[in-house]
Amino acid sequence: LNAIASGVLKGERVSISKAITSIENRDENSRLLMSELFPHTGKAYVVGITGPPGTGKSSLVSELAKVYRSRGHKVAILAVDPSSPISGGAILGDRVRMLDHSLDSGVYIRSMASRGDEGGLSRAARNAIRVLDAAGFDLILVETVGIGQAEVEIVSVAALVIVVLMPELGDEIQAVKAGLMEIADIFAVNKSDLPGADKVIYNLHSILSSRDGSSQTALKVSAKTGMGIDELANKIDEFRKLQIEDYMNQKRMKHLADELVRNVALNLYETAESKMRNNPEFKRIVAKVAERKLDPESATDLLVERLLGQSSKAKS
Ligand SMILES: Nc1nc2c(ncn2[C@@H]2O[C@H](COP(=O)(O)OP(=O)(O)O)[C@@H](O)[C@H]2O)c(=O)[nH]1
Ligand SMILES: [Mg+2]
Repeated sequence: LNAIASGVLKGERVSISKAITSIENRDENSRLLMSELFPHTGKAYVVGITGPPGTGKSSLVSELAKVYRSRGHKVAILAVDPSSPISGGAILGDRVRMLDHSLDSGVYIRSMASRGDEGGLSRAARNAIRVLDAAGFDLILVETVGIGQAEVEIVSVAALVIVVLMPELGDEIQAVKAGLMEIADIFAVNKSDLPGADKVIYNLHSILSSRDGSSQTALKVSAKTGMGIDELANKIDEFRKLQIEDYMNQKRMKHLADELVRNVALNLYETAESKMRNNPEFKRIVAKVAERKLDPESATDLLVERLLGQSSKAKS
């Protein structure tokens, strides 16, 4: 067994960190690592936490971790941030919250940031979750910033999604309506120590009640005062119990299918790109398009056929 893999299985923090770094960098070791760890995964419950910046996701996740620790769980926090370039696996906010948990070996905190495309980030995040799962963390809280593709992709890793809102959200609420309404199982209205939380709850309820058979719920919390955090944890546990075996198996199959489709698409993209860039035929075709002798769509079909040996035209 790979030394890092066996360290991960023993729950050793240094090995966990090395494994996740290896996955982030997609280095030579990462594939072997994942193939060795994968059989030991599938036990953890993964909760996604997303929402607009500044709503208190990180604070809430940290408080939630405390509650679950007191209930005997081992908790890992993975912060996935497509916008911030990092080094050494930690961004500033995490250093601060790590202090809160620094004496507790039952909590592990890690940030991952994009080194380019978002597709690559979610791929790395999925595998990082598996590392944490194999290391024995039975609850994994995945925080993503609710802007862009990443928070939508959280749906395909998490068993349950919490969308964090707060009073006095301005334009962000529009973004929420656009992308986040659908993916939430639980809306947590954080900063309910401030005025205006009831109004947010009222608005959410009026949206939710207009939907048939929705199991979505909303509740007020405050990461600052601790209000509602126990109730939020209870709600998560309730959801978990309601997610009967058959349903979870179905969901897992769907998540895995989504993952494989994305991975293959990503790999094909990378292969196509490297094949094209240095190909003299590619350059000739570009020149033809520039001279208006060939249109871009026909050029695309031609390239797919010539370089990849496939027909790009949809077959009926
Ligand atoms: N009043 C109040 N402030 C909060 C609460 N939770 C977080 N904050 C503050 O909101 C700011 C953003 O919090 P953070 O957790 O970094 O938000 P994130 O960007 O969603 O991860 C920080 O200054 C927090 O101290 C809360 O429940 N009440
Ligand atoms: Mg944060």
